Amino acid sequence: MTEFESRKKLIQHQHEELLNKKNHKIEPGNGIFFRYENPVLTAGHIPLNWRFDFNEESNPHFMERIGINAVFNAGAIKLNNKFCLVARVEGADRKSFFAVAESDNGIDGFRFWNEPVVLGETENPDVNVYDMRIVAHEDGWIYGIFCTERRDKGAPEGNQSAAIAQCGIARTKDLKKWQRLPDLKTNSPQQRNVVLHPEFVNGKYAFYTRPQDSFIEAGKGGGIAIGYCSSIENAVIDEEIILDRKQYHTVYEAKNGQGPSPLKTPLGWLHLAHGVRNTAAGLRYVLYMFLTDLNDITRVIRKPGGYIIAPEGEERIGDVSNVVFANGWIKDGDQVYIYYASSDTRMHVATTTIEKLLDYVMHTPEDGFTSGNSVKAILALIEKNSGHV
Ligand code: M1P
Repeated sequence: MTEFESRKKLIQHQHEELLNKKNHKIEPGNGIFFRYENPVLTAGHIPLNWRFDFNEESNPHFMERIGINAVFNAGAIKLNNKFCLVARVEGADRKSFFAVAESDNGIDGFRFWNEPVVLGETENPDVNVYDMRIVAHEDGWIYGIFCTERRDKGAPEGNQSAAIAQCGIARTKDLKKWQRLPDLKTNSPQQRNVVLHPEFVNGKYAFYTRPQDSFIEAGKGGGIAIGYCSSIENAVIDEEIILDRKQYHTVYEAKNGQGPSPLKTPLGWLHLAHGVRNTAAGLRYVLYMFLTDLNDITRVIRKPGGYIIAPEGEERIGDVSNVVFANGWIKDGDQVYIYYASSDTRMHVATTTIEKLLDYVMHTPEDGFTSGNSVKAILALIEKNSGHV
C-alpha cells in the first residue's frame, strides 16, 4: 500500500468514527438543562474532500491542503424534519464562512452538507463573515442575520487590526440558495449580535441590535437594543432603544448581546443572551436568560440573576478561552435544544423544555446587585426549606 493509500484509509476511518459517535446526556444535571458528553460539531467533522486533495498524483503524501481551525457559533433551525446547524467554520487562514450540518435527533450524528454556503456579496465585499442567526420570519422567508467585517479604512497603515463590524442580511427558503440583501443601516459605528424578531411588530421588522462604539469595547453603547424598520430589502433603523442594559458587578457588566431569536411562550418571549465581564485572565463570556412582554417586546418582565450556562471543564479551553456563546436554539414541541459554542472552538448541545426554562426564569431570584441581597436570597430559601430538607 502506498503512503497515500494507507493515510487515506486511516483518516477516512477515523473521520467516520467521529461522525458516528453517539452522544449521551450527563445525569443528573442541575434540573434546568442537560449537558452532553461530546461536542456535536468540531473542526474534525468537516468533510475530508474540503481539506484533502484525493488525487495521488498531485498529493502523494495525502497531505491536508486546506486546514480548518474551528467550528463554532452556529445558528439553528429544524427544517424538513432535520436539525440543521448553520455553523461558523473558521479556516487556518482565519477567515470564517458558513456551512450547514444536519442531524436526525439534534444531539449526535451531525454531518455537513456537500458544500459550504455561498452567501453572495454587497457592493462592499465582506472580508470576514460570522455568527449567523437563523430566523424563520412570519413573512415566509428564512433569514440569516450575521456579522460582516471589513478593515477600518480610516485606520492608519500601521494598524492592520482595526475593523468595522456591521450586520449582514441574507435570505433563503432551503438554506441552499441564498439571496443577499443590503446590510442593515443603523447610527451605530459598530454592530454585532444583531438578530431579527420572528414576527412583525406593528407591521414592521424588529431587530435586536447591540450599539457599540469600538470593535471590542461596547463603550457607551450600553446593551441589547431594539429597532424597527419598514423594509427588509433596504433595512434602516433610525433609533435603537436599549431593553437590556449592561450593569455594574453583574455577569454582563462589560457588554452583552442577544443570542438566537427569542422563543414565544405563553408567559412571554424567552431570550437567551451572552454576558461578558473582564477578569485578570481576560474576558469571560457566559449565557443568561430573560423574558419580555408578549405585547411590548421592549419590556423585560423577568430576569434571573447570574448565568444559566458558564464554561465548564474542557469548554473552558480553546482559541478564545473561558467563553460560551449561543446564537442558535431549536424548539421542537416542548423540547428545547440549546446549541452553544465553547471557547470559540467547538459546538455543544444542551437539552431542556419550555416548561423548565419558564420555571427557571420565573423562580430564580433576580440579581439583587449587592452581596447583602445575595445572602438575603439564600436566607429566604433556607427559611422556605425549614422542616422540608
Ligand atoms: O470571542 C468571543 C466572542 O466575541 C464576540 O462577541 P461580542 O461581540 O459580544 O464581543 C464575537 O466575535 C463572537 O463571535 C465571539 O464568540
